[in-house]
Amino acid sequence: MRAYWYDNKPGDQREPHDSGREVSEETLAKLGVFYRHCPTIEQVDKIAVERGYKNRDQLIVSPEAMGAIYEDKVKMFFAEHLHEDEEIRYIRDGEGYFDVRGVDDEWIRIALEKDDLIVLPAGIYHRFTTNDKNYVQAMRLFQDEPKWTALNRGADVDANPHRKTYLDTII
Ligand code: KMT
Ligand code: NI
Repeated sequence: MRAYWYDNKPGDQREPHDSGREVSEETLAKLGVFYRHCPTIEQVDKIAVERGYKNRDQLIVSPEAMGAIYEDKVKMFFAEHLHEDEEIRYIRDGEGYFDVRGVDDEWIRIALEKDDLIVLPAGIYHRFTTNDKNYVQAMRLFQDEPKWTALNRGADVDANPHRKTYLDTII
């Protein structure tokens, strides 16, 4: 895992967009974003039990696995959105970027690789993309039934109670 401020320069979303300014794990924790390196599935199981996660699935994001819809999927994951539930993602193979909004609404890019696990709190605006290798295998963990409605950013979602609750936790 490596986190840094996104450079906001034009170019493909899959490029690193590395400003060279690092973001610490402590800064991420203040946003409610938790990172754990989990070389064994037992460590993931433990976190799942502690946080009451009952379900999981596994997803391969690549042109080989998805075929013609790959490019559309990658664009869809990159639309800024939030969820009304906490989100856990565990990278089983390959690499990917999760971008999250910092306190001043600037993008932080979190580069994840195999065995990296991330917890994103409910209500945080974020987006996801593969990198230039176009391959990631991710486990998605669900507290209850696998329902991952993405609410794309807009005035209505800014007013969502889960968004407001989240903002109260970081100020
Ligand atoms: C999300 O919520 O943005 C996603 O689940 C992206 C795919 S997980 C690699
Ligand atoms: Ni999401």
